[in-house]
Amino acid sequence: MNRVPSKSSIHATAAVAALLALAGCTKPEAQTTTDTAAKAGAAASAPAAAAAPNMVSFTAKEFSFEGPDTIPAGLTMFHLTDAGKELHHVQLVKLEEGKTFADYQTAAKDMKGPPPAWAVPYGGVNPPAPGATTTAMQVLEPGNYAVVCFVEGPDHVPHMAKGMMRPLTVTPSANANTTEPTADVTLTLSDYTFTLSKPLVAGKQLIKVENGAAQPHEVVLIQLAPGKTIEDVGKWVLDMKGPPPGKPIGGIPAFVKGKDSFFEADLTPGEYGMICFVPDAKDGKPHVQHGMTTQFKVG
Ligand SMILES: [Cu+2]
Repeated sequence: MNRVPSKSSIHATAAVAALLALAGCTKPEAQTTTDTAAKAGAAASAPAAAAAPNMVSFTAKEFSFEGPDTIPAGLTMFHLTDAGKELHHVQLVKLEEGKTFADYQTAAKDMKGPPPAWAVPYGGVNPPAPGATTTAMQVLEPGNYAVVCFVEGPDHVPHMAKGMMRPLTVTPSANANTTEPTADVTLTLSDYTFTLSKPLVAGKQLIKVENGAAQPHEVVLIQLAPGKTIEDVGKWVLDMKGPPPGKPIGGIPAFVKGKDSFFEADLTPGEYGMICFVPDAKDGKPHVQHGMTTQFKVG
């Protein structure tokens, strides 16, 4: 890997674009620094930092994940491949107050209401269509995590109840890259809306996703089938009968305020929607039932 002059000088958009262009999920052997980054890198006091995110891959199927048990802290790009038939996501849950995965398993057994306060929704990667891959990026702090799939099949049993969860330990890393990439667009989630800093366009763009609310939210990005609406998607998930009215193309699972994440959307012209299924903090209803959807056209 090339040395990068300083953390703050990383020309993150270019670096990220280059990384996203790499086929597969292998660790890049080299990264490109731009002239701008080199010129701006005079701040000699900053430690040399790795600009590239750590690449971490999970494969999901009915009803398990394949993936690492231990990864280093810092900027991390998660790749999720669905090798199954149903939809799956990687929901990270940060286990605070010294809690372990065993504690989480115990708590999950009869989790009817909201999760315990020490189990903090921490983003991850939202579903690709079966057979496809989605990615998302965040700066991960050291600690104990659970990797969980809350997606339900037609039987309305969350996959976690079928054993779809595993522990993930994030270890401290002396040269962790904690610099967030520079996004093209910011998406703010709140009770109960999606707000884009500017419209999404055809082609690739890096989206920063922020939560402006006290409770967790998520974004599932959907490429709508011809003539279908995001409301159709909200209705379809109730019984999952007939062909799906759209195709999931990623997004960020539930996360709390302050835990910003990033994902790339590579869009072709057409109709798209965003939807949130997180259960409401007050009444437990999925946020879609509070109107947390949006639909837009990409020209
Ligand atoms: Cu929500």
